[in-house]
Amino acid sequence: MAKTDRMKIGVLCHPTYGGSGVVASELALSLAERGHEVHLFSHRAPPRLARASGRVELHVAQGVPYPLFHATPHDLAITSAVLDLHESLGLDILHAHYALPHAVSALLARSAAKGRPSQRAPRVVTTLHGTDITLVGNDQSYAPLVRYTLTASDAVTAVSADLVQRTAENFGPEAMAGRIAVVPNFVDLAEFHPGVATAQTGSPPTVVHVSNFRAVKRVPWLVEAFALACGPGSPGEATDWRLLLVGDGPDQARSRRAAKNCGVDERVTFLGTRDALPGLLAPADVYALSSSEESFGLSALESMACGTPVLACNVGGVSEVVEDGVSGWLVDVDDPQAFADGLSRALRDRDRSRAMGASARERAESLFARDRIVDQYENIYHL
Ligand code: GMT
Repeated sequence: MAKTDRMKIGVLCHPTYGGSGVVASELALSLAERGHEVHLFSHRAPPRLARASGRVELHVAQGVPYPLFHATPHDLAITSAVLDLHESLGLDILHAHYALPHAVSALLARSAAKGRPSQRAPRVVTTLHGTDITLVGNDQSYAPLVRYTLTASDAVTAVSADLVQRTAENFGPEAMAGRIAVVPNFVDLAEFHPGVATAQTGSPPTVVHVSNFRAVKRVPWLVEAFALACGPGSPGEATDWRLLLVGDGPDQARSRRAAKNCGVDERVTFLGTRDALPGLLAPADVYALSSSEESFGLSALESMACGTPVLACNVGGVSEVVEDGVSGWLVDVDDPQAFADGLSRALRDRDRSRAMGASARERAESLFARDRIVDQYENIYHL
């Protein structure tokens, strides 16, 4: 197929508020803008796609509940929907985001399509996002199937070099076949930009964090580190520093309790889930990424694009995104005092933080611009 040909592309993803759901939605929208026919399959509408006007056809496949099923198998419903569309349209590519269950669904659809000689079967591209390799996918209950998706996909990508390395460690060289390409996360630099910060000038020094409040994000840990920086009896007690928490999820109640127990509840605001992220990220002095695992850290990149430097725990692929001492600061994952000191430094010296924010924006522009990364995916589709 020539590079200029219009392809029919099926994208399979989780409908997450952040992470892989955003990457898959933004990629689908960009491919549609480039003239490809794009169909996105999920068991709910991914929020980033739902709020966009781009010409991506959304297929919500949930399946029907049945008394014999412990849980409704939406992965089978997605496979069925993909197969149905392939039979009527002839899809060229199935791009599965997150090995479980989407790579399995895509491979099953490809295998079923191979049984029909009248049509060419679609090629399967699998993108590994993180915990599909480092946590859940590495559990023995799923590992053999994840290993199969690595070898059976026509192409595999991972969002950081660290994730490629972790894949080799967890699944062995035979699962790698020497062909996992690093294709990092990307950001729309026109949407995420520093300009939106001006309205907030004169506001108190602020730390911002956005996540789904899963355990791996360690939001209660972040609240405790913030309290070490400016809670009762701390060096920053007399300051007006603030912590803005955006998003929702299992650890929200624990995080609220931590704020109360540490005496910083007046300083911490829980905004809940929001779509207008640039307007929340750009005015902040520092973005806090407290995760214990992070294959890339898309929210950190979106902050950097907004001109906000990042203080992060140095785990996974984070150092491929944030350059320590240039676009932010990296500290040891087990050192809450070092994290608290990092927050204090960023909030006290706002001029320095602004300068680092400018470097962060430059890094986002030079390495992680949307078109550059969408080109990489398009090239992989053509291989
Ligand atoms: O792997 C996950 O935990 C889920 C995934 C998601 O869907 O939110 O997040 C991962 O994918 C993002 C997009 O590629 C990366 O930016 C995140 O770093 C990664 N999360 C983790 O590794 C914890």
